[in-house]
This record gives sequence, C-alpha cells and structure tokens, in this order.
Amino acid sequence: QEVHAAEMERTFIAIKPDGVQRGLISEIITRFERKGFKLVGIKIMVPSNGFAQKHYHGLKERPFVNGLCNFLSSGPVVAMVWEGEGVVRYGRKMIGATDPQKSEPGTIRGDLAVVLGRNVIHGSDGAETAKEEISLWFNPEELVSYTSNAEKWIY
Ligand code: 3AN
Repeated sequence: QEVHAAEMERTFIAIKPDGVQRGLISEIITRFERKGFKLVGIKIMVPSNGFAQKHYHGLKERPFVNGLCNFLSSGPVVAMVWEGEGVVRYGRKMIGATDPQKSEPGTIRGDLAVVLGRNVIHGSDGAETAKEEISLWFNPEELVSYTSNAEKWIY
C-alpha cells in the first residue's frame, strides 16, 4: 500500500521543562519512534512567556494559565512534530490523562509523572489544534519530508 508523506497526519508534541530537566527526552522520543511514528521536526528552545501565552491561548480564561505559562517558559522545551496514521489521537493515548494521578500505567504520564502541574509532556488535542500548534512552533522549512526504511513494514 502506497502512503504518501504529504497526506500523512501530523501532531505537535513538546517535552516540557520538567521532562528535559529530568533527562526524559530520549525516553519519550523512544516511545514515539518504537510505535512507528516518524519524527519530521525537532528543536530545543526556551519559549518566552508571551510565546507560552500564545501556545495556551485556548486556556486563557482558566485560573492556572499564568502559572502554566511561567512553567513552560522556565527552561528548555523540546518541540517536535510527529507524523503517522492516527498520530494525533494515538499520541494523546500514549501521553495519558492530564492528571498523572489519573493516567494509566503504560502511558508517559502514568509511568513518569506524579502531579498535574508537572506532567512532562504536551500533545495537540485534535487535528485543528495540531495544525495551529505546528505553525506556531515551526517554520515550514524546519519540517522535513522523507521516507523511512521502516515505513514499508509499518504500512
Ligand atoms: P493536556 O495537556 O492533557 O491536553 P489541558 O490542555 O487541559 O491538558 O491542559 C493543559 C495543561 O494545563 C496541562 N498539561 C496541565 O499541565 C495544565 N493544567 C490543566 N489543568 C490544570 C489545573 N487544574 N491546574 C493546574 N494546571 C493544569
């Protein structure tokens, strides 16, 4: 079955400052890579507070948004774009519930986090949000299209 990269679904995944400080970058990348998703964009940066506010604009009425933005801008974040069939939804499943006390063992938050304000990772919550977040964090030329050798065995 021919699958063209241009048609493939993409999601935005970020390893938050707690995940970076705790040395969880490779652990998280490994999980997505082993699943069969493809990394098409990656960079490490310290987002400004204003940038964090843009990223979390959907939550601007929530009481915790300022604390959340201070946290996201408190240190390096690994921003990534992952590609694959069903990657938005399944990526969320791999991440687990927002509150690490409620996320199942086997999920990233279930296995690696304890409290809500320090939940290690962000993943887009839907196709539209994914497009918005990818274009906020990445310029188009920072994303690559390629065929991995594994792909013909995955699809
Ligand atoms: P998710 O990250 O699972 O999509 P959202 O979009 O509801 O969850 O929340 C975004 C981020 O806001 C979460 N990752 C979490 O760190 C933080 N957050 C959500 N709810 C709360 C809360 N009640 N108190 C503090 N932080 C929260």
